[in-house]
Amino acid sequence: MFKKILIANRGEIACRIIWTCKELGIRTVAVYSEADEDALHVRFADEAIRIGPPNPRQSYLSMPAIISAAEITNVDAIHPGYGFLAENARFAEICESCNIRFVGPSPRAIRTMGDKAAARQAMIEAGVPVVPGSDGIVETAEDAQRAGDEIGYPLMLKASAGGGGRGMRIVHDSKDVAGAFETASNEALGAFGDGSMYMERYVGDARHIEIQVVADAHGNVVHLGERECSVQRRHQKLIEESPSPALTPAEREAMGSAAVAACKHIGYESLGTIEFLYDRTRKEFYFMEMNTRIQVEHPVTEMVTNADLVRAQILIAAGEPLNFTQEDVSFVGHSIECRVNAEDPRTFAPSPGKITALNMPGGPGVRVDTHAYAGYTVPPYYDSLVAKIVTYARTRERAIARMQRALEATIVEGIKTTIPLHMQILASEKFRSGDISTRFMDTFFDE
Ligand code: MV4
Repeated sequence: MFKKILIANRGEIACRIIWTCKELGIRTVAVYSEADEDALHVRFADEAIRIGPPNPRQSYLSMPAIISAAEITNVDAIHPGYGFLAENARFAEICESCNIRFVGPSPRAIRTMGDKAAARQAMIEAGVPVVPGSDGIVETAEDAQRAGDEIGYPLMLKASAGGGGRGMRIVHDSKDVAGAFETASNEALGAFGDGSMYMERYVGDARHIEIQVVADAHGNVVHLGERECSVQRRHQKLIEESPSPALTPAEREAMGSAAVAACKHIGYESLGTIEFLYDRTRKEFYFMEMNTRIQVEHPVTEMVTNADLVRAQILIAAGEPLNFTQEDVSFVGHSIECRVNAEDPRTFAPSPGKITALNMPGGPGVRVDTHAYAGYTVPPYYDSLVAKIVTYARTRERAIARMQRALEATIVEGIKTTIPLHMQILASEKFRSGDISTRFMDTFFDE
C-alpha cells in the first residue's frame, strides 16, 4: 500500500481525499497556491508545499510545480481529484515516468475517452448503444451535409475534443448544416486546437443519467448504480440524486451492464463514470461520454451503496483486487446532493469574498463535504463550489424533506450562494414529482 500521497487539488475534494487517506493510514502532502495559504486542505495534510501564484496555470495546472513537490516529498502516488489535471493523459504519463503512481486510469484510457469521437467508436465496438449519428469524424462541410441529411434534423454537431457541453451546436435544418459545421469546427480549433467534429441525432426530451463503475487491475468490473444529474444550468450541475426517479430495476440493470461492458472492452482500470442520455420519449439510453475521474457528485452513490469511492480508487491504483462482486452490491434508500456555490442564485455570477458567519447542518442522514469555515475567504480564481450538502433517507420524499430542513439550518453570510435557488427547486411540484429533464432549468424561472 502507498505510504504517502500528494493531492494535486484544492477545496472540498482535497479535504475529502485527505479524510480517506487518514483512515487508510496514508500520509498526505497538500499543494497550494498563494491564494490558498489559509485553506483547510493545507491545514489537514501532513505536509504542504506552496507551488505558485493564484493563477491555476502556474499552480494547480503546473505539471513541473506539482511533480517537483512530489519529488521533494518522496510520495508514492498523486491523487488528482477532479478538474485541473485529473483527465490530462500527459500528466498521468509524466507521473508514471517519474515512478509515481497516478491515482486514475492509464494514459491510454484517459486519451481514448478524452477524444469524444474515439470514445463513441469504442462504445460501438463494445456493443454499447450510442445516439444514431455520423460514422466517425465528419471531415468537410459537404460530408456534414450528406451525413446530416441521412441522420435527420434536429441534430447535434459535437467537437471530438469538447465534452461536458463544450463545443456543441444544434442544427435544426438541412440548409444550416454546412455553415454550422464550418463555424463549429473553427471554434473547436480555436478552443481546443482540434477542429474534429462528429454528429448525432438530437435527443430533445432527455435525462442525464450516469453509472458509477469500479474496475480493478485484475479484470473485475462492478457498477454502483446510477446518479440522476438532469438538474443543471449551462452544463453546471445543481442537484444530483441516486437512484434516478426515472429508472425501473430492469433499466438500471441494462444501463449498469452496458457500463460494465464498456469498461471491459477498453480494459479500463480505475473508478469512472459513464454518462448516458436517457430518451424519455423512446425510453432508450445512449452513451454520451465517460469521465475518468472521481466526480463532484460521488457522495450520493456512497450514501446508497455504503462504499467509500476514494478508498476504492486508491486501493485499485495500488493494485489491490476488488473485495466484492456485483452480487454483493445493493442499493438502500435515496440520496440527494445540493451544490452550494458562491454565486448569485439568479444570475449565477460568481460571488467570491469573506464568509463572515457559517453554520453547516447536521443530524440524521446529513453529510456535508466542504472546505469552508467562518472567516474563510472564497478566492475568485477557482470554481465556486463551497459546500456539498448531501442527505440520505429511506425514500426520495424523505430525502427531500431532510434536504429542506438541512438547508434551513445552513447559514453562509458575507457571500451570495445558490441555497435560495435550491430551496425553490426542492419546493417545486416538477422536482418533487421527479419530472426532470435536461431542460428543467430552462423553464424553471418562468413558472
Ligand atoms: C446531447 C443532447 C441531445 N442529443 N446529445 C451535454 C453535455 C454533453 N455531455 C452532451 N450533452 C448533450 N448531448 C444528443 N445527441 C443533449 C445534451 C445536453 C445535456 C445533456 C445532459 C445534461 C444537460 C444537457 C443540457 C443541454 C444539452
